[in-house]
Amino acid sequence: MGEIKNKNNRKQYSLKSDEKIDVLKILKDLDKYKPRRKGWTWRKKLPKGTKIGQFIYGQVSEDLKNSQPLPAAHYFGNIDPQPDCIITSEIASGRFEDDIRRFRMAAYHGADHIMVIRTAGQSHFDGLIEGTPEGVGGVPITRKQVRASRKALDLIEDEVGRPINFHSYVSGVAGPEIAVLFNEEGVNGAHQDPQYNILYRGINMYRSFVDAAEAKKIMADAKMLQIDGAHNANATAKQAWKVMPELLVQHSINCAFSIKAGMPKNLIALSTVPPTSAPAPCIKIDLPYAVALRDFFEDFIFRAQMNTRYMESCTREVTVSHTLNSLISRLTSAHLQSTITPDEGRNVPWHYNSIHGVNTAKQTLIALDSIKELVEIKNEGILKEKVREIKERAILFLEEILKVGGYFEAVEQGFFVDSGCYPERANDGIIRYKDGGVAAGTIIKRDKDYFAPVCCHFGYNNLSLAQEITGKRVNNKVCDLIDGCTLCVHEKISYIDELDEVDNVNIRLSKSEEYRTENRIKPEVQWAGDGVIVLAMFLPVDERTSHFASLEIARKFGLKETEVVHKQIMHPAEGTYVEVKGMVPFSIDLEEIEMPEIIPNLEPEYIESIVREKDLKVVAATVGEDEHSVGMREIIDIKHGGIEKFGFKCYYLGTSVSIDKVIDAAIEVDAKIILISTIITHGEIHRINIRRLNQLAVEKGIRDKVILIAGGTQIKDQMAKEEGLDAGFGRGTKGIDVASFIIRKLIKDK
Ligand code: Z98
Repeated sequence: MGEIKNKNNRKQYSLKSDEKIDVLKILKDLDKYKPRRKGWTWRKKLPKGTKIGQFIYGQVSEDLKNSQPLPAAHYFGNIDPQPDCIITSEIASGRFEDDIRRFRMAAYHGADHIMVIRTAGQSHFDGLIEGTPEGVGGVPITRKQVRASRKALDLIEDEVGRPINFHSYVSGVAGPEIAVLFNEEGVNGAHQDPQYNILYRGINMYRSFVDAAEAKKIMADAKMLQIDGAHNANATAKQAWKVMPELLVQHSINCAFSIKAGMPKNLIALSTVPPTSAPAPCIKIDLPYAVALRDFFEDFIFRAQMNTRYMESCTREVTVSHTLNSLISRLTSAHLQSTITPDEGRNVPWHYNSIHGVNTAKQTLIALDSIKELVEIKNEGILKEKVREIKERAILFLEEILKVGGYFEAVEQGFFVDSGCYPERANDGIIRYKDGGVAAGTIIKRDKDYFAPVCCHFGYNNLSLAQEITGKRVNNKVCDLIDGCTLCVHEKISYIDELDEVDNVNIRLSKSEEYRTENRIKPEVQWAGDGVIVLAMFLPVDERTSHFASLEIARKFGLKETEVVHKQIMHPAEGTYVEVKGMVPFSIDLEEIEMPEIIPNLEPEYIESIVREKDLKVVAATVGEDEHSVGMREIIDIKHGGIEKFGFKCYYLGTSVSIDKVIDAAIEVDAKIILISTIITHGEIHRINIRRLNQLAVEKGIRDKVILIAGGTQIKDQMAKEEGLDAGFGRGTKGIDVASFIIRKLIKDK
């Protein structure tokens, strides 16, 4: 296990990229764990013109120490350029011990903002809860969960070499309590918007704003980044693009209130979202909206959320939408690019889909590097008109709020989340009443002698009276009167481990122990050992039949708890594409798995240098009575990544070529390499031809001068060697595999 020494020369747990994170080590001594820092951290941008690999970039930040580049990176020297803006990964496994592993995977791919979704219903808890219960669609936020997550992220940021921001939500009736918890435990960012409480959680309006003032003040003290909740109107409205004017209004209410509560503009983020998706002509709508927003809220932070409103179960469709969303971010601006997993429209997000989401953002942002130097957003025509129109509608909206008597009255009249584009009204807005909602009537005016000995508190606090009574003076902070509060003196926090004897991490870990500590594995998408896999299939039947047929197929595979997660008509009569998830009822023992030795391929440049130096010639043919030409062409043709690209001179003799002809050709052109392909295996003909190749090479006296290789779907290396050849290559072979073998053999035999 990785270990580093801390200041006191004590060994500390550290992560190594080839070892799993050990949740038990994270949990050890958690009661004493103190966050390294408080507050939000941005990426370190690199200057315009920075060279990474062979390319010049204009919008990148410092490289990671350890990371997983995009799949195509191996063509470009495995570079993994990091975009200049923060990338968010939303994590929602429901179990914090599994969240932690997903944090690590996401960070390794380039996420540095880990947003932990809360369990359904947490907004309605009227206080903090403790321990580590399991959640639904997210984790219950507790001190132990937060502290363990922050501790894990501290280790992960050391592993990847970049600070990682930890984020969750300050909403609900216990908002201020959560804010204190987050401040104490070094949580770096949170959603906070009283309008969210009111509209979506049915919490009393006045209580929501009073709580928000306190929560925002506490968040500001910890220099946390705040994200607002405006995007929820888009995610909720019946016709989501019609709430664009309202979104601007919601942003402005939360921004203004946050400033009043003591937050600096550069920590107030607008949760922006492109409001539509194709088949709407979305860029024509989303781009003017994005421009209008940036015009209005110039000095604030932009958190670009991906569209969640129009997500169906097709992950391809979602990925395209999200790519277009990132295009908007690049054409306008984004300090944070949020990601939503492409499977959120079909199930609770899965590990690998979280990573796909992060990669969609990373890939698109890097692909669009410096786009604004290539194209310009037109400041005329339809864009200008639309921008102006959205702004005017928003201003009129605000004016009408004032006219009817203010925000609270407007909510009572159903102004918000109405899917008529203001000033039109569809009269389907959310209505909440001033004296209604959760926790109505719970606001208590502070008495004259009210005093709270904490350094960070919104509103009236009778410090002078407190000083008089205690006889102590406050030099710096109010909490000096009690020698520091928990925001300042971490040791004063009383840490509660677990309260529930059944629903806790220890019990869960003991159940999954064999999949974490032994050689047994199960596939998983969400939790260790959940056993879930997906079967993807095309069935030549209509949609409805495909549903039941696919479940039957999954059942025959032995899968349990099967469910169709995606169906897509290819043609109403010709067939349907279906994805079925299910649980495998078995695990496998890694010790029983046979893995062939890995012989890494040589570098292409090196292969080429040897081929050119030696002027290597290859004679190739499909032999016997065999007309299959594709396999051999794949190995040879430059177009298919074949060996020609390394400079081999290839003499391809065609199909159904006799072994005699192959040998004669090799002698004639002085080829050092003979490649034969043989697919047909009837009557062991492939073996016979392979044997004959060797025999004839011996008879003609060239065996020691040529490398003999056979290939084909049924060919095995061992079998080819048994028949006297130098190598055999089977299904899936690439040109570089063959080229690497040839060069190694030549160099060794020299
Ligand atoms: C996002 N995927 O924004 P509950 N406060 C605000 C919110 O927007 C949310 C919560 C609290 C989206 C997540 N937003 C949706 C302003 C949720 C969550 O009540 O615990 O679910 O609070 O990234």
